[in-house]
Amino acid sequence: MEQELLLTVKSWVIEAGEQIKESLKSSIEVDIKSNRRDLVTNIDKATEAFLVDKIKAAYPNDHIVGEEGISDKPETVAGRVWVIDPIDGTMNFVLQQRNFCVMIGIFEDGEPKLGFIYDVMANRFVYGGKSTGVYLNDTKLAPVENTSLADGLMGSNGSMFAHDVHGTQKVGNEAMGVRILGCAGLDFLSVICGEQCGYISNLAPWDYAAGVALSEPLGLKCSYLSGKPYHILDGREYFIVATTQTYQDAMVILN
Ligand code: 2AM
Ligand code: CA
Ligand code: CA
Ligand code: CA
Repeated sequence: MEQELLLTVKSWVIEAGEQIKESLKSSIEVDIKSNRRDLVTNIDKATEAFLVDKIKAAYPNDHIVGEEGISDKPETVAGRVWVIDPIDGTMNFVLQQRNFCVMIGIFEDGEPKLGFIYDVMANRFVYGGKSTGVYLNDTKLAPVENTSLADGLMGSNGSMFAHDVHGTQKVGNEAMGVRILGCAGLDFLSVICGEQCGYISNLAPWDYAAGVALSEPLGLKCSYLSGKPYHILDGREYFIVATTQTYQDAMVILN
C-alpha cells in the first residue's frame, strides 16, 4: 500500500521537477511576501497547484497543508495529512537557478510515513519512509553513521547563525565546519547522505515534514531546540536534525 503511494508520488515530484526546469527557460515573476528576503514566484505557486490537483484527484479525503496557501487548514492531525513545500530555497531558485528542491511529507495520525526531497538541478532525489526504506535515486540508504559534532559539518540558517540565536555559533565552533546552504531540504539531504552531522534552523512544518519522514528511519534525531517533539500543525520553531551523537553534543551547548 505504502509502496504504491511511494511510486505514485515519486512520479508526480519528478513531473513537477520537469516543469520547473522548463520554466527556467523563460523569465520568472518574483513577488515579495513579508519582507525583501521573503520571496515567492509564479513557479512556486504553479508547482503547489500542480501537486495539490494530483493529490485531490487521487485522494479526495486527505488533508493538505501547502506553504503558498493552498491548504484546507486541518484542525487535527487525524487521518492523512500532506505537507508541501513546492520550491524550498526560493531565494536560491531566483538568484542561482539551482540549490532548491521540491518537498512533500506525508503524515498519518501525526506520524511521518513518507518523505520526498528532490534536488531538481543536481538530480538527487531522496524518497521513502519507515515501512518502505529510504532511497537516494535508485540506491537504498543504510542508517547514517553516528558522527559526533567535533568530527562533522554543521548546517545552519544564515540569519540564525549570524545573530548567534540560541548559541549556534558556539555549536559551529565545536564542529569541523559550518555550512549555510540556504535551503532546508538540501540540509536534510546532506544529513541523510552523511555529508553533514546536523542542521539547526528556524523552520515551519513544510520545511521539515519531508525531512523528518526520511531522517528518523535512518537513525537521525529530529526535535525543536527546546527538546520538545515537533508537531506538524505548529508554527515556525527552532529546529535540529542530527545524528544521535551530534544531537547530544549540540544540546549540551545550546541549553
Ligand atoms: P523557502 O525557500 O521555502 O522559503 C533558508 O534559510 C531556508 O529556510 C529555506 O529552506 C527557506 O524556505 C527557509 N525559510 C523560509 N522562511 C524562513 C525564515 N523566516 N527563517 C528561516 N528560514 C526560513
Ligand atoms: Ca518561502
Ligand atoms: Ca521552505
Ligand atoms: Ca518554499
